[in-house]
Amino acid sequence: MRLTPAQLAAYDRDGFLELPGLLDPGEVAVLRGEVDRVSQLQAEEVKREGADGPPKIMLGMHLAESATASAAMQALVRLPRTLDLAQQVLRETDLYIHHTKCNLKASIEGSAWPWHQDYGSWQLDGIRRPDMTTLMISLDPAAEINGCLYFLPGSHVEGRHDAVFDTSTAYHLYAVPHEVTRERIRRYGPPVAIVSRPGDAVLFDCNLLHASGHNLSADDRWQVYLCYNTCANRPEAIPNPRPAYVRGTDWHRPLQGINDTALMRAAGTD
Ligand SMILES: O=C(O)CCC(=O)C(=O)O
Repeated sequence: MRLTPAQLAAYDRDGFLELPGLLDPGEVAVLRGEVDRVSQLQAEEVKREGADGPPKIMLGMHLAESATASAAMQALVRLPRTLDLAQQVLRETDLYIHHTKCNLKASIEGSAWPWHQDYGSWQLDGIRRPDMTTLMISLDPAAEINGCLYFLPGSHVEGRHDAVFDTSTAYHLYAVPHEVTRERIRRYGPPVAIVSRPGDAVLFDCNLLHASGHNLSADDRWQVYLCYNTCANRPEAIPNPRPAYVRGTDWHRPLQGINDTALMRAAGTD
């Protein structure tokens, strides 16, 4: 799928690009089935809301060797509609997956994500440059009441701000300090709510400030995130690296594109 010059310019300027209807309803149904299956597993790749709560984030589904492995997710990261997009915004052919995640944000129990830049954590994985992008795909309708994403358009241009380790929600991560966030919202705001339908997608830069709220609704809000890095930007060796399901190690095997129908074939429905 080719992006137009105007779409590329919008991504560079705003730090994100919305792509309505990227996946069709059949593909969304296959992925929903896989997310549902994996959410029943007890595995370290499945992080919950508290010790016994519903899953908040599920990692490693695109990996062949993971406890959470899913053939459909292995196909998803290589489709022309996903990989080609990442190659275009990163202006690089050889890419690998830093990680994938399915964020489930369960009805009532699904918790917020504080304002952060993904590169705040990924830089600490040993990755030297912010040559990274994420493709988020909605598997459910996302709205303000069920905790859709919020972006601060243009906030990526200043690069990474020193991050603080935030333990206020079930998934601990490096967040932007509150004072800095307030200042940037005043300067770049207002934040934009990424309201979406199942199958809609958005590409976003790893330095874009983003956050999301608690799910106050009666329905879950499932979203899939595919995080691409360039092979040339592979992480440096660091002491005590995070596990490979969150700090990918496949930089020596650039992703090869596959047929656009591969997701349905992987699911055995084609
Ligand atoms: O799924 C969400 O609501 C936010 C997730 C997020 O910001 C992240 O995974 O970095």
